[in-house]
Amino acid sequence: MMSNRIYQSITEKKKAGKKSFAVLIDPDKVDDAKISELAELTALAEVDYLLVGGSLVISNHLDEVVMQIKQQSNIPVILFPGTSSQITPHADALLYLSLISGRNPELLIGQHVISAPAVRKSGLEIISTGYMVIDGGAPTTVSYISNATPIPSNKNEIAMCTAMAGEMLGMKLIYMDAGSGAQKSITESMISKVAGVIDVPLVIGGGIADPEKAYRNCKAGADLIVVGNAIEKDASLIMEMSAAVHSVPLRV
Ligand code: 1GP
Repeated sequence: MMSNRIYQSITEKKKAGKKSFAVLIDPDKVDDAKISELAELTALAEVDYLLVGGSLVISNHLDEVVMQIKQQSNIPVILFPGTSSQITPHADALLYLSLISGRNPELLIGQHVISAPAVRKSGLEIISTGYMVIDGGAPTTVSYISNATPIPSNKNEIAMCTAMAGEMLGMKLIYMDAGSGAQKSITESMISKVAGVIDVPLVIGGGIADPEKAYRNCKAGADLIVVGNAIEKDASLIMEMSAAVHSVPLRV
């Protein structure tokens, strides 16, 4: 039986009204020293999850990067693959992404069909994720690579209907992403509208550059905040970001 441990931890935190914080590690941008630094800082900051991936992973050392992280950290490692080749059995779970905001059949189902046997064989916990790219103000790697138009940042209704459809199709997470390094992160109004129409956990990422923004996104309805770029530039932000997310008062 496939484990359900990581997903359960996400939903249990959501049920308890607790917000979670994940650091996104791009395997192209880390070496051994960086991994050690990140392992130490994320443990101190009580980061909930480590996401590993990127829309364009050029280097070929995903296995080694994940093994290194696992050796040095007890925080669960979740793969966030840009393509179906970015899979390693050394992680704990895989966000099994279907790009439901786009109309590119390859990223909705095509790549999944091709990689299904390898994904199953990996033994990873699979978390079916409705992935929604929201316009972040500039074409990002994900929108270019995916050849799919992002949802306009002011079209809350489209985002709401897309998330609802994803949930009704059985997806266990909805991940709204403005793209790595987005100029404009997702608006709080879109986050709160989408959070209001789904029961599954809502993941928010893309261009979150300061702890206040992370805090406000959680207040608006995000359950899990993902930050990559800002932390690549300044690793000391891990502590402040994690503290901000964890300081959001419990919903009663
Ligand atoms: C990108 O949501 C992630 O897919 C994180 O974005 O790198 O801008 O934090 P940043």
